[in-house]
Amino acid sequence: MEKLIITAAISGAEVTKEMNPAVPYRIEEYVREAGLAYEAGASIIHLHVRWDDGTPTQDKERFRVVMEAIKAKYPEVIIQPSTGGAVGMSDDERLQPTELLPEMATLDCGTLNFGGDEVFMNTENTIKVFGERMIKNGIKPELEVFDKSMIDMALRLNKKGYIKSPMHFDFVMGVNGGISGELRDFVFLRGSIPSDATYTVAGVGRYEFPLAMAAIIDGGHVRVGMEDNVYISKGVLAKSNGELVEKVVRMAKELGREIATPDEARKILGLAPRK
Ligand code: KMH
Ligand code: ZN
Repeated sequence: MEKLIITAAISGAEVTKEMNPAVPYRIEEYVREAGLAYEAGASIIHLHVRWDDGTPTQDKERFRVVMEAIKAKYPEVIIQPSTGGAVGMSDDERLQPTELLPEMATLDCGTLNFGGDEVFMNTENTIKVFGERMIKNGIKPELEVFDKSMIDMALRLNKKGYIKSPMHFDFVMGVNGGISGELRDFVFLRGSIPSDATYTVAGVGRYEFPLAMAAIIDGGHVRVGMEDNVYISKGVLAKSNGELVEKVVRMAKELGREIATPDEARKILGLAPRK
């Protein structure tokens, strides 16, 4: 079985310091959380950035500063900026980090309810524009799918040339408005992607670790982090993103699955070797 790629989604756009004080807002906090996750075994950092007061932003310069600060200390790690940003941001706003030519970025493959009155908008045309931008800028998309229909959308746009093969999916499961985090739904998604595709699974809230276990057994990859879940166990806040990654590493070791370094993750995902 391939080595396990662990992605740490260290910040997100919705989770706040009130939910867990370890959620990073300031540059040094991003470096601390990315570093703890990397040292624990994460090879990819999925990144949303905020201003110092915690307001989410897709500002290109803020991304540049945060990414450079992380890279200065941890040059090997893969940084995967979000192009989802926060609910309500415009497409142009969301696309800004793609101008920094990261190795990877997320590409959200459909619209969904996001709790209350919130709608996370990703029309077919938006997905096409984002897909074209990533091809043009040599960025490998992580196809974020919150439901089965979004896999079907990605497959259609792959046929039309907006997304290249082999595709890499992220099953985000358990969002209020998306597919549940139940095992039968994981099996459904997992069975719906092409045989040459790779996937990672991001279980939201209480689904984080059960779905990590499923992916470890199945040969898939795992995303954990404060964006998806702030608890290390029921009712106990995680001290850091590193602690969440450590738990996945322990689970993988128990099951005999080795952990990929960032350079090994690059090979598995077909990214260019690090210069
Ligand atoms: N913050 C969500 C609205 C992504 O990173 O691409 C979207 C999101 C997806 O987190
Ligand atoms: Zn995200």
